[in-house]
Amino acid sequence: MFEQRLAQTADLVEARLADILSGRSPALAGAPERLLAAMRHGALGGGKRLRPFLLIESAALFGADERDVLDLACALEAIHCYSLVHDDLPAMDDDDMRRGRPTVHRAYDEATAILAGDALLTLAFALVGQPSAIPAEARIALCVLLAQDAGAAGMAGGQALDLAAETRTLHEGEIARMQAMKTGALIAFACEAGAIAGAAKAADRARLRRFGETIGLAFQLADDLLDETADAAQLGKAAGKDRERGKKTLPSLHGIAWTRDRLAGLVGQAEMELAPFGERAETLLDAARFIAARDR
Ligand code: GRG
Repeated sequence: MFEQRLAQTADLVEARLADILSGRSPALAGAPERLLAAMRHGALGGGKRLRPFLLIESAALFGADERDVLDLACALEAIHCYSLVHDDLPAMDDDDMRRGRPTVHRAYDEATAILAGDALLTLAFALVGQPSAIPAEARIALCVLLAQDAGAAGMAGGQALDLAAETRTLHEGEIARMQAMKTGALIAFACEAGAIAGAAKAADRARLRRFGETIGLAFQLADDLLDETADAAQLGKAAGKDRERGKKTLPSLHGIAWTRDRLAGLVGQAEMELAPFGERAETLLDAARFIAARDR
């Protein structure tokens, strides 16, 4: 049931992103076709679309219609896709495959992949700022928050800390901080942005932020657990490489049983955070459980 709902949202996001990246949208009018094609390669045809799902469901908690927040959700996914395109580059993880297809720099070339990532990142801010059903003041707040969560104080900063871990073993607190920034910040943004778009009161917005941070931690922990339990060669993904490079993760430090306990604790914390919303929060809580138990 939950997975069906996630898949439905993924289809919706895929269709809207395809429309936007066709080049017909004002933000991309006149863009070079090869660059657009590389952007489409990086953004379409795969991905769970978990961040857009969290945003749409967080907004729905406050009565917002999914059609009114779809472009905002696509903006967030565009940033996520840019981060994957850049993360795959030779200067970073140097990956050949992503979502079962050649990475953008493999399918095109390195310079085009850098530009496609840049263009997906900048497109996101056009999508957030453009006139929409979301009031202008909220759109400004969303632009600022997105810049914080995607930038040096968020995802890009977390990636910088992760790169530093190539030459120095991080201690546990540093690993947690790096992960909260690298993967947690965009997930926390998804939930807080939904609350902003749904015109939630400040206390509820803060609650959604805390929920997002909690499931962001669970997301990363589940990802690391997958790497700890799966065959890295079979897995063929970035974190598998991390294991090859001897990078420490919380599951590698504490073991599988500790990690499963911690994941259950995080789900409990997420449930407590959303308890005031009662049954209305059930889909978001299903998402938290899905994230903690995920196998892909
Ligand atoms: C290059 C600025 C910059 C940042 C890169 C997110 C990231 C930062 C790197 C990705 C490396 C990685 C595989 C991290 C593990 C967690 C993660 C983000 C997995 C991919 O996200 P999913 O599972 O992927 O949501 P799909 O394909 O479903 O969208």
